[in-house]
This record gives sequence, C-alpha cells and structure tokens, in this order.
Amino acid sequence: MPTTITKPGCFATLVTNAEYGLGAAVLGQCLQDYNSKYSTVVMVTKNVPEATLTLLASTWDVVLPIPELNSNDTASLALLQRPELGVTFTKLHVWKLTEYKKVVFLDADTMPLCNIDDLFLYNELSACPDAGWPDCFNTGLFVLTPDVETYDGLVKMAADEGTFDGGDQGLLNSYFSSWAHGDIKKHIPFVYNVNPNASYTYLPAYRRFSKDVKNIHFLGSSKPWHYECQDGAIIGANVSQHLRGFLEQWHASLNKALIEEAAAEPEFIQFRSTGGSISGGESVVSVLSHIAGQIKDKDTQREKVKTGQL
Ligand SMILES: [Mn+2]
Repeated sequence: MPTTITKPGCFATLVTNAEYGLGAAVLGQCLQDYNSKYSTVVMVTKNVPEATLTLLASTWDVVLPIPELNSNDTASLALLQRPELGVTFTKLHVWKLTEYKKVVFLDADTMPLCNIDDLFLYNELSACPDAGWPDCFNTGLFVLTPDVETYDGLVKMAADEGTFDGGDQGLLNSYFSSWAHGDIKKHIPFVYNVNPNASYTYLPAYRRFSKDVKNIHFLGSSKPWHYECQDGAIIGANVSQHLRGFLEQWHASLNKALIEEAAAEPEFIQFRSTGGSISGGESVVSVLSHIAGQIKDKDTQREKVKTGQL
C-alpha cells in the first residue's frame, strides 16, 4: 500500500489577475524574509499572465494552477448557474490542498510584518474578528484543515443559499457559524489582520496597540499597487501617516522581489546592460514599470485573443 505523505502545513493565497500577483509577490517575499519554516503555495487561475507567474515562482515554493470552475462534480455544476460566485468558489479550492495537514490562508492584499508561523497553533476554523462587524470573522486570514468533504459542503451551501455579502466572507461565516459564540481559542487576535485604511473609531487603542501589529490587510478598493512610489516615498498628499509607512514598506518588498526576479531573467540582464542599474531607487522604478508594462501588454493581448480582435 502506498504511504500517503502528509506535510505539516503551508501558507496559501489566491491570484486571479496581474495586480493581485504583485500583492502575492510581496506576501511571498515577506514570508521568506521572516524565515517561515512552512511551505508556501500560491493558487493561480488561467487569466494570470506569464510575467506574473515568473515573478510568483521566485517568491513562492509552489505555483499551483487551479480551474476557476470544476464541472466534474454535481455541486460545482449547480454553482455554474451562479456565475457571480466564481471567485468565491475559486478560493474554496484551498480545502483541496489535502497533502497538507493545515493551511493558513492569507489574501494577496496582506503583508506580514514579522514571522507569523505561530498561526499554525490554531485549528479550523480560526480567524480574526472583522472590524466592521466583530461577530463575523474576516476572511483575509484564516486557518483551515484541507478536506474534500468540507469543500463539497461549502460548494453545496454556496449553490443552495448563495452568500449574504456576495463574497467568500459571507459564505464562510454562514458555514462556520459557531465561530462567533463557540470556542474562544478560534478567535485569532486582531493584530494578525489589521486594516491600515480604516479611519479608526477607537484611535486610543490604535495608538496603544499599533506597535504590536503582525499582519497588515489592505482592505477596500484602494490597494498598495495603486500608489506610485519614488525613491522609497509614496507620491500623493492624501495619505495618512501610518498608512504611508505601510505602503512604503509594501513597495520596498515589491522592489526586492523584482530585483531578485530581474537578476534571474536574461531579458532584465539585457535591460541592465543597456544602461539601467538595478541597485538605485530611480532605476528600480524603471524595472517595475518595465515589468508592469509587460504585464499590461500581455493582458491586452490576452483580452484581444478572447474577444477575437487578434
Ligand atoms: Mn483582502
């Protein structure tokens, strides 16, 4: 009988486009920088461009292509009738990573500020309270046990009942509904999932505890990749001081990931030989815009292929 090798655990995230790819590159880079002893798995869908996959391969242990919808099982077929749930459904794939005993899922718009391996001490389903409605957990970070039965149960619930907020957070809170008033050991401290965009209603607590923050979650529509950063400084006046610091840290990690990537890719070596140096601030911005341009070109190309323009 073959032995099933079960690995202790992994950090996982999901990337469905080039922008979130930049976010995941930073997340993977931070996990590496803080010497996580766990494997890292980035799940990618078919829309993710080549340049992004290359960048992710240098910052994550495993780049795992997953289907957006799996038409091989009945529960999934029911979901096909509800295309608005596509991305939600895709995130559920994390329950299929059954070669791992435990997974810590992190959104691609999160940024650890230190080693967060202690999250593996928690059991399914552990998460932090949502700042908007603390009786719900926020699904930007959660601890789970991969299991196909749970996956099927989640898919069935999504197909039968939908999700009350249109996303994965509503669905997961309905499925793991005992979280709010059940085992307090499944409540992860808020410092593991802090939104720096929030204009805090409890500012004294922010002042008192913000130095203990372990993981930043850039919630909402404005993401770190929407800000321009030059010579290590965020351009733009309407950014609060604490958000500015985290954004600059995010861009510094992205530059680090891009420099390592540039060093490994012949086309970037060519870029260097044409006069660009990748050690200084300004030139790092050039490398970034070079890669961003390449990502955009490939996306446009792909869009044209899809719509038959090319
Ligand atoms: Mn998020």
